[in-house]
Amino acid sequence: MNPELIHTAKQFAFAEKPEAIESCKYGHINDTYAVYCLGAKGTPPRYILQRINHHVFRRPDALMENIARVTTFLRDKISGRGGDPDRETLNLISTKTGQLYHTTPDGDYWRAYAYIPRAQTYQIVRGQDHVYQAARAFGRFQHLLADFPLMRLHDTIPDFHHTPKRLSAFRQVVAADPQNRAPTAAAEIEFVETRAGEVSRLIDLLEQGDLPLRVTHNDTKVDNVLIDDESGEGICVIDLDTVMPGLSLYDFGDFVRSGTNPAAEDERDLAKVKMHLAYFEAIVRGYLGETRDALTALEKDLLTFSAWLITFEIGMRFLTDYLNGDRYFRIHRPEHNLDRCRTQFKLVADMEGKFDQMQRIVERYR
Ligand code: GN1
Ligand code: MG
Repeated sequence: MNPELIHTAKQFAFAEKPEAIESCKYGHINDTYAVYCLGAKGTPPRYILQRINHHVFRRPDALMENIARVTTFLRDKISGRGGDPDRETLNLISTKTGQLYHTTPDGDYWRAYAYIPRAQTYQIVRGQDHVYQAARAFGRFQHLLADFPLMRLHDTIPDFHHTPKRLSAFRQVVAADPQNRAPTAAAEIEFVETRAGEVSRLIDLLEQGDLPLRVTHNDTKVDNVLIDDESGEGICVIDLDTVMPGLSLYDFGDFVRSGTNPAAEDERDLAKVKMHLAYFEAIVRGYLGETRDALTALEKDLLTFSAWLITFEIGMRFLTDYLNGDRYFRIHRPEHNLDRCRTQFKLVADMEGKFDQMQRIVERYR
């Protein structure tokens, strides 16, 4: 086993000695490992070890401060409600010197969490109940953090969901076309341009003071919720790197993006990719069940639009990265980012055809 990884693991105040470390292949940004202890074989991991991608997250110190504050706050809330804070929130493990993260001589940043056993995440939607439970978990997350002081959070990636700025970045890359890839993505580039007029709607409303800033997760993919093996409930929201002030609509929209697609985010057979209306309904029911009283009428009006916008935004980010030479999202094959873009745009187009039906569902549950 990799001695450097073991050495890194040893920097943390683990109660047990690391015996084996295994890479977890998911996630496009950080590197994640499961740490096994106590003879390892057949036992669940005890810890999660993660290298923070500091090219994406430029201030790991600020990011870790956010996570520490949010998880400490959640622990108190969950205990206060009679929940289990060891299962319902992530829990950081500090280093042996009491730091939130460990810095290596090469300038890498590492952190550790306690592993939550008897629960999993699923990359691909398993059915209506799965998305209902995961949507509830994100709704509850927002609800639990409703009185967390916004001022206590750093922007870990400024303008993360600022769609107009994402559009400008996209246009710059198209104009420069550094890899000469634009001709291979002509249809997708055109797809963006024909929709460019819609991208500033949420940001404009935020700037006019019509939509409230809240503590949001900002990366509410369906696989960022741990599902309890026994109860099937969404017990814990994970991947807290982008928890920062944002719009509730970013979280709802991003969840619909991943949670209504019965296929993989990088599925090449686009016939399998669609916005599944029954999943959408399950998500609306789950999410509004937790947030109905807190959301404003305008937020509810814009739920369907946000699903469209955030799916469009992330498709555009994949396309930008493809054109730019795959510098941001980790890829596992050539054109991986273009494939990802295509699934997102297929979803966008499908939502356009189903917009009225989606709105009627929202009306029913709001
Ligand atoms: C990235 O690393 P991962 O898979 O949790 C990205 C999200 C995208 C997502 C698309 C910090 O998240 O914004 O929606 O990929 N995270 C960052 O799958 O850019
Ligand atoms: Mg993430």
